[in-house]
Amino acid sequence: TAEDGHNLWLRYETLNKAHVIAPQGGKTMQIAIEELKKYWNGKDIKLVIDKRLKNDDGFIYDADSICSHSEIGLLYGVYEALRTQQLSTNSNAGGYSAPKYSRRILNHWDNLDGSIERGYAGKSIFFSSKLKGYDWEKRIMEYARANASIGINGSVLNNVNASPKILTKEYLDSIKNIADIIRPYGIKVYLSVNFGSPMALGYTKTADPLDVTVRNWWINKVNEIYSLIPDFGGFLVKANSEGQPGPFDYGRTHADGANMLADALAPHKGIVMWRSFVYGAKHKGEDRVKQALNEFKDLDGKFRNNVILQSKNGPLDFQPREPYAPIFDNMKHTKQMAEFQITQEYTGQSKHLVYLATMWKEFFSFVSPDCLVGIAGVSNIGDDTNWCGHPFSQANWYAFGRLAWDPSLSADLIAHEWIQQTFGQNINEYAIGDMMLTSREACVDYMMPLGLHHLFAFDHHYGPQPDGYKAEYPIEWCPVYYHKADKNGIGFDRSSKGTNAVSQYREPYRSMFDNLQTCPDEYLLWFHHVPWDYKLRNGDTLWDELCGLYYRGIEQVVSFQKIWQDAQPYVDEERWSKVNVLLQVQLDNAKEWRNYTLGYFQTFSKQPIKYDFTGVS
Ligand code: GCW
Repeated sequence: TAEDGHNLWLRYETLNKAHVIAPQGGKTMQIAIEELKKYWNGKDIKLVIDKRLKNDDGFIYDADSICSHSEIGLLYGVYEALRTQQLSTNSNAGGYSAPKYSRRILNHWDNLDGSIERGYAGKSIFFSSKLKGYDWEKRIMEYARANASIGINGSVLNNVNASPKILTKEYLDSIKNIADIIRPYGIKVYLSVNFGSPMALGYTKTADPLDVTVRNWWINKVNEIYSLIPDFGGFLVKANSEGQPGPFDYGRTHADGANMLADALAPHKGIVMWRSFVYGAKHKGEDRVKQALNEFKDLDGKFRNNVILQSKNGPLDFQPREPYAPIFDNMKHTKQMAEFQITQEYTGQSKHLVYLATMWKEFFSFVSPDCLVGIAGVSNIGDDTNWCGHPFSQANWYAFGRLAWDPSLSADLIAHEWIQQTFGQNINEYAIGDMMLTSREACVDYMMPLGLHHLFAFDHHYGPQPDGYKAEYPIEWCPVYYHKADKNGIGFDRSSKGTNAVSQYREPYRSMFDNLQTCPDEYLLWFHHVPWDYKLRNGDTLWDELCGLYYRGIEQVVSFQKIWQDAQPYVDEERWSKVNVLLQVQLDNAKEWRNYTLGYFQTFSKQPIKYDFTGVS
């Protein structure tokens, strides 16, 4: 049969041979039993509820039993057992496993009309009209199962640029349906809310968080939600950011706004995830990467206990490479979550093979997982048959879940787990693994090496537009603002002699980034404006190195094509061809990035491009 990638990494053979011994339980227990009965390749296996185990989601697993405090813990144990069964290195499996975070959440940027902001794999599975009745329910269930298999336990169903309508009775009823389908898989529903909702829907004259009518409206609305969805998770809020309403509109702070919602949710144990992705509001005009911390630092310690501040991994916006966001260093008395972007807005969308686990691990090498209480990933899922568009983009969904469960897992290990489960054990696994593990660096090289950032074309953020400038747009949307190329050099001076964004970092990074001699090459032009002839540590001039890296990125993609040719005998025709075609698109795009970007920078550097690699025109 044709292989469309719909089954993701869940490709167990139906065996129907296991005998499962389990206590009475609810729907989750039933799912756990069914999965084992169908797919477990052993004989007797026992599921045991043991209340002495403290972590709800954790489990102990050995050859003939799985033991947990809760039914969902058992289900996680079942998926661990089945995963192990699919892997070649299953001999030392077993032991205790519990998640690092209790909140492991997907953020869907799905709009109520079924479109998805920054989605590249079709329409929303939640709000699209294409799927109806049974097919729709089945799709939502498959979604929940895939998430449960990697430990994801929450879904924010709608876009952070939220329509107030999501809170109307009509939508809440359909949200309840979704919640009922995904609950047995341990997944809680959360919603993004528009801060101006009560006013926009015509119930109040203001959305001021200190106004009694507003506060009461939210209390009633939250009560209504919980009457439909008793285990509702809470709200995600983008306020006073990119045109969204927020507490500033009434002279109030982010804390006033977040706490108002938190108070309404607290009696039900709900939470508020309040985003720090703000710029162009209170600190308009300041270096954009400094604004989030400057807006939030005075509020440290002022948020309710059920508020979590959610920040992107980098201080700008999901670029192929950014230094970590220093807000994680500074908010010592505020609960924090990291927001990763699984959907590849700035990394080739669903056309480029870019495995993002290495980027997320890089973040964790600077920000200790211990600083966080949860983790969110902006989903790459749509109603395309293969869920994510690019067959390899499924690996990013998988990796996000695995890292949310255990951020100490290596990108390498996760890649190999995914490859074996997705393509079987005969494939040229090590070459494919290398391709995945080097793919993000390749993308950085052919798009924006050495700390360059936001050279993207306006609006869609796909291809290059380093010369981009539009007077009618905020300057922070214009690429020229970020690279600052001129006849002297290139880069954004954020050192202590420039905008002093380095001052937001903890030592040793503050000094390391501040000093041109010690600033790592990967972040050089993020923190410094550097002369074209500046000699880098490897002896090359900045200009030559820049050219070399664009070429290196292209060479990498050429090497991916070779690896994929070798994989042909081991992959079904449909998935193989799809990736094959996309790698050619990626190569063409990489060359376009080089030609356009170097061509443009050359008008400032006035130096020749010396590189001429064989096989790369
Ligand atoms: O990455 C940018 C995107 C916007 C997005 C915004 C955000 C949802 O270009 O599409 O809006 O960030 O994270 O709020």
